[in-house]
Amino acid sequence: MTIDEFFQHLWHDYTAMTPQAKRIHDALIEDGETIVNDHVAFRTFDRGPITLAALEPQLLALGYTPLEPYDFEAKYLRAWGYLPPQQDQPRVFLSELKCDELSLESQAVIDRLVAQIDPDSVNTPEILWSGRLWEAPTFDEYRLLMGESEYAAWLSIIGLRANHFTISVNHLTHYDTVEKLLEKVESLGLKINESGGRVKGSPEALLEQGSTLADRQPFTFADGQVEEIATCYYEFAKRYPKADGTLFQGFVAASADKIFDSTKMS
Ligand code: OOG
Ligand code: NI
Repeated sequence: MTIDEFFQHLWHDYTAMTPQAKRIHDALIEDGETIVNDHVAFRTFDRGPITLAALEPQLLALGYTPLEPYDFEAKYLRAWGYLPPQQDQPRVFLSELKCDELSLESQAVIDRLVAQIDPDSVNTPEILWSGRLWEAPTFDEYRLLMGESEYAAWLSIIGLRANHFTISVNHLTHYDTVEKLLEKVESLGLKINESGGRVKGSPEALLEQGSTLADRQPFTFADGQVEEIATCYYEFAKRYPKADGTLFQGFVAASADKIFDSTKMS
């Protein structure tokens, strides 16, 4: 599979869950913009066959190179950034939940979910847009996870897929700041993630980021209960040159910590 094919599948799956992304994308195309993706992100559990280490070979097979690790102690997460084989292809941010940090009850729920995954499915690129690889949890299980980790609860119902694409502000012509793009997004009637401020990071940090609040849709839990849940969101990023003149390629942990909140329900 080529990188272009990989991202076509990923985009198709993502926009089916995230109609706001298609709206924003199409509105910018109407403005005459060309959209370049700065990065996409995936979430996973550090349990069962879908750990970060087990998924990474799919990225390496596409030509990705590991850049550096990040740690989010308070959210019980660790992550890696990956660089694409060619410029103007999306970077990848892959995070995983440190399940040991949760209660034994929550760990048992997660273990029950990941035990349902066919280990062979992890050896194909499709694993990265396969969605929920287990039966829906009950609403009580979801609420148990939510009480300890919003990320765990989200992952238990959404599964493996791009949780956001990111528009590269550097490649736009009518919007030269993240804030201007956020205002355009709001003009479409969409909401912005204001956790940590509208624009996270700074020119000094070499990266500025903003994002929408995730779309919502009804979800049917195992016990038949239907509740509104958060799906996926869209991000906007502007990169600045380092002292050597080349563009900063990494992620900024303090900003990422707030971007995670884009799937929070309240
Ligand atoms: C990823 C949040 C971090 C970034 O660009 O720093 C991030 C997530 O929500 O899974 O996307
Ligand atoms: Ni991101």
